[in-house]
Amino acid sequence: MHDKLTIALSKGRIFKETLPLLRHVGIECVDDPETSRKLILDTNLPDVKIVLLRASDVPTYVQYGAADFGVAGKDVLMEHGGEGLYELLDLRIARCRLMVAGRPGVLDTRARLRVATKYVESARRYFAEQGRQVEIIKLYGSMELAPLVDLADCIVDVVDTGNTLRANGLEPLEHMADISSRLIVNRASMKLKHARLQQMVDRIASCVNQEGEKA
Ligand code: PRT
Ligand code: MG
Repeated sequence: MHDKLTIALSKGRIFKETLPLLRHVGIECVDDPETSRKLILDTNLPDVKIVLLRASDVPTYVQYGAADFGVAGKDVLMEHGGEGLYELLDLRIARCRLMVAGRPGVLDTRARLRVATKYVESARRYFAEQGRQVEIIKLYGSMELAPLVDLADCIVDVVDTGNTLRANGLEPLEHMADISSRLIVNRASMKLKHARLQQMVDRIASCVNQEGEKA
């Protein structure tokens, strides 16, 4: 007999890069999220389900125990704050950098910079630590547009190749943090389903370490 387990993932790169790790612990997804419209996916194990969420909702589902564990970017966790959950592993997947970006030289143009971002908390903290006055403008997507239409002087966003910035005439200006995805576990689940979760975490950790040695 096994405890029921619910895993919270987001579609796209996190889902794709988490699948091999789950396979390593004997969990195979039987539904394909690219073709299925289901939000609760079945796995080969009758007691294990995967719920598909917006990336920024993953920590919330784990915090409240609607999912026992999940995978979320460090960028998302820094905004969420981490209440009610344990961040147990750096999975070293979906890697990118949190950056300040804009047109070259723009950071020196104004006493009070206008910063457009969905990373309000991280941006506020970063500029406060530097003692720089900013006005944060909250957006939900397409941050790159904001400087082009003079909504903001610069943006705070995650950058991978830099192609999106370049295509819009922007450049990475300041590096704020290296980002990767983390395995997060609900605090109560970690107590109540300890044996099974700990075994999975250990196996995923050894898989991540093997990959790290190869790279
Ligand atoms: O897309 P949606 O609005 O639903 O949410 P999301 O963008 O948060 O989710 P998703 O699935 O796109 O990203 C999930 C996680 O992947 C993020 O929380 C990051 O931790 C991580 N990650 C890694 C990235 C990127 N690389 C990335 N390149 N998240 C987003 N991007 C976007 C970036 O915002 C920008 O628009 O890709 C664009 C930049 O890419 P380059 O290669 O052009 O620099
Ligand atoms: Mg996205």
